[in-house]
Amino acid sequence: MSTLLLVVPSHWTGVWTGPLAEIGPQLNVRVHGRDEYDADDIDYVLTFRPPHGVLKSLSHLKVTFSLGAGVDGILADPEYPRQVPLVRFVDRTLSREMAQYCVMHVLIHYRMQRFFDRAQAERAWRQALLPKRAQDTRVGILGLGEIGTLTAERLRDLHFTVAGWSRNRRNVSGVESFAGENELSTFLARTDILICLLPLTPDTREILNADLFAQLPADAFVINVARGGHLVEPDLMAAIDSGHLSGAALDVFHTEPLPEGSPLWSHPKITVTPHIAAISEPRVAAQYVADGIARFERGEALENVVDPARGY
Ligand code: NDP
Ligand code: OXD
Repeated sequence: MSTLLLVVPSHWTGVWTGPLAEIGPQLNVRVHGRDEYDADDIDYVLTFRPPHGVLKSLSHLKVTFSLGAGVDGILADPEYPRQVPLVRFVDRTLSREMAQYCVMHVLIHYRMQRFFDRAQAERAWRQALLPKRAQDTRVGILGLGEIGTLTAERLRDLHFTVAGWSRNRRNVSGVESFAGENELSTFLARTDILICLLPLTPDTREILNADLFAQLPADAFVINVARGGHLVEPDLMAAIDSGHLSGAALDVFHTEPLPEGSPLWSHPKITVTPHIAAISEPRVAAQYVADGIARFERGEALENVVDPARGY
């Protein structure tokens, strides 16, 4: 029988052990920090942000499964055994929820909903006009992968003018593709609403900084739904406070949970949500892991394997 080690914060344990038990009796599940286990007996790991060094000690580890789409929390461990295949969670429902989050914030901004919220609070009938048509509003998506592509398609279908930026050129119907460092400035200059859907890697860390914001047109709006490590938070606040950017919606932060004292909480032009744009559904993820293990044990190629050198 194979053994899977669950390495998650203790308050997540209950959420994951039930669905993993339902995978079937052929998988022995041990919980790091709760159960005794012999490191040599562990075949598989399911984790998100493991404590550094834990995975290195598992001498017979065959596959690591990430319970999220992003694997930065696993690769952040300098002792992570890079020869072990790392499979990330790719799920259409998760991608759809991410796209919904982005579409919601694009629409709240584009439809001036915050303005009407304030008017309602004052009982004021303010029939302001939208400044532009959707087709004249240019959305730019950093990262045109699983989630970025779906988000681009959803926004295109709402008649926004959509472009994406990725390492390689992408072919998404009705979406302009920009690729590589050389095309980043042109992409930014045509972007009224910027959405970050990049993986966090050494190349993308702190990409949302003062220099990038300066390349966006005046009044641009920023949505960061990828990782807090992409954003230099003081640079964002400075760009908004100077009047260059019109605001931001943030789901992810440099420090999570966002500290009570963070000025982001109360900034009038910033919307904060607690990393909930999409949450992996434990039942679906457990089945995904079971399918991956079965595939691996049949000798078939694993799907959605991360390239540790690339970082995603
Ligand atoms: P993918 O791996 O499918 O897509 C990544 C995209 O980023 C690709 O288009 C890739 O380019 C591009 N990219 C990577 N590095 C660079 C670079 N240096 N320059 C330009 N483009 C680059 O990822 P997903 O779409 O599945 O997920 C994206 C991220 O969303 C996750 O890594 C995670 O951090 C975040 N996330 C956040 C959640 C939340 O609740 N807030 C939930 C789920 C995910 P190319 O196509 O050329 O390879
Ligand atoms: C993920 C996340 O990467 O929830 O899936 O952040």
